[in-house]
Amino acid sequence: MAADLVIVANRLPVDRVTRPDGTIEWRPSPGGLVTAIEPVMRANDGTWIGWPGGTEQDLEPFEADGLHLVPMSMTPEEIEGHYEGFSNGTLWPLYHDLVAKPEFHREWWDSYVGVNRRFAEKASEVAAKGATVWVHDYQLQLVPQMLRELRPDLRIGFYLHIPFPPAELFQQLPWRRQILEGLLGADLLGFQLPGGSANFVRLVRQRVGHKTHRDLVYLPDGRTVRAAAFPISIDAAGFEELAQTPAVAERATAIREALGNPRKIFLGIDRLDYTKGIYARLRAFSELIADGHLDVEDAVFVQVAVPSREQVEQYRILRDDIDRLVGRINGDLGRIGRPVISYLHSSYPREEMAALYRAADVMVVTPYRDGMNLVAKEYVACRFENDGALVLSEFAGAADELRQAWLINPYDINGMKTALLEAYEADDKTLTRRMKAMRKTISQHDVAAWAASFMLELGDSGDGTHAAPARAAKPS
Ligand code: GDG
Repeated sequence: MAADLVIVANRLPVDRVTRPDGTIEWRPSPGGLVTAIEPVMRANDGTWIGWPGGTEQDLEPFEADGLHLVPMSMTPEEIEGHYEGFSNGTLWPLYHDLVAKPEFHREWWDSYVGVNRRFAEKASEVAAKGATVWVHDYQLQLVPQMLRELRPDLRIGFYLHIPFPPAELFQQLPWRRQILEGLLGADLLGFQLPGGSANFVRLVRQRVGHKTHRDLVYLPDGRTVRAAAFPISIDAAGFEELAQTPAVAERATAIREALGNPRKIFLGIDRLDYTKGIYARLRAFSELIADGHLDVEDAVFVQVAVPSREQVEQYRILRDDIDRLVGRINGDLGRIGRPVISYLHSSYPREEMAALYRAADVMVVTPYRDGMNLVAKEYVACRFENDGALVLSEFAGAADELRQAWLINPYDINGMKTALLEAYEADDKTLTRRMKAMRKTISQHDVAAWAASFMLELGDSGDGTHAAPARAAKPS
């Protein structure tokens, strides 16, 4: 059946689980993007196109939890060239301020083009006449243009979840023009922050030569493309509800006890990624212990590092570096039953995440560059008693909204130490004032509002020749 709304993303919103009897089951994966888009999908009977992970070929469309899903298969060569290569070895570091050195390989680019073409072809097959197609993220930047060529009747939106870099960095890319033109196939381009959309418009003017005015790009064929900021958010009410359940409360108490009931718990939760600044943050904390500003009887740092992109060389190196650092810190500064850092290289169910957020007194989020950072917002949503402190990098998109956090420069270890100590010592009145303000922001700008505003704007954009736009789901 042709769909009036099609979501195109690198991954499908489900995980493949093999039951004990060997049969396969698909379970919805609880990531932020699914939560955000699910209501819009349901309101429009939408279809989601994406890769389910793995290398299985000839996959058939299926339904999971009432969602229509169209799996895209990937060959081992495509995983290496498109996913691990061009997406995560070239674009990811380039778009994150060159925190690591991007590699440019022509065969990776060819693979990127090929996979983008297959996704575009699939979208053109499943989209109904005049349908809305919403393409997501840096792995699929060529899809908007390829899809428009196949299906000029469609209304096409694109959202970038990671930062869009300044021209000075972007123009290193040998295929910069193709990427800009690929994106310009959309009617509406969404970025996390106004800085990202401004970078894009400036590059289009300089590199492609199109006329622009503020957030609009005027194409020679008469089309207008809008590039604007739509800061993503979380299901704030859902997280708060989960944090308030007796099971999560009990688990939070058990976590504190297992850690020896220290006065304060510091917490970091990140994908194990070099953009997240895990190494410098652990160093800063360990120096506070070594300097005698904090004592291991009073404070512990829990770091959850979720395994990520383990086939990519730089991620393996990072893992070894952090393993070594944690070992050294605990070896030098820990006591029996009192490690300085409680390090967990694993992923956890949502309930455990909520229990950790509840147990933590100081949440530490210190990326060198981050599109938004949902962990920071999730922590705030879980602090329904208006307590707890957030230490947040200025270079996370979330810092634009969460102004009452202890904002830090992640490159400045001494500055980070000062902020960690201030957050540790802050009195209840200060904590309440700051947390209340941040909670207000999060509850007013939740993920349903984000998706609804993008869909509404997409409905209004384009040249007006489309059929009725897809319905936005009601904001909660
Ligand atoms: C990209 C951009 C942007 C993490 N560990 C577990 C788990 N998580 C969940 C968190 C959070 C999400 O994953 C991570 O989101 P972040 O925003 O922190 O970071 P990225 O993965 O880098 O996401 C980022 C985001 O896209 C959205 O646009 O904010 O800037 O880089 O929701 O809770 N969830 C579960 N178990 C875990 O172990 N269940």
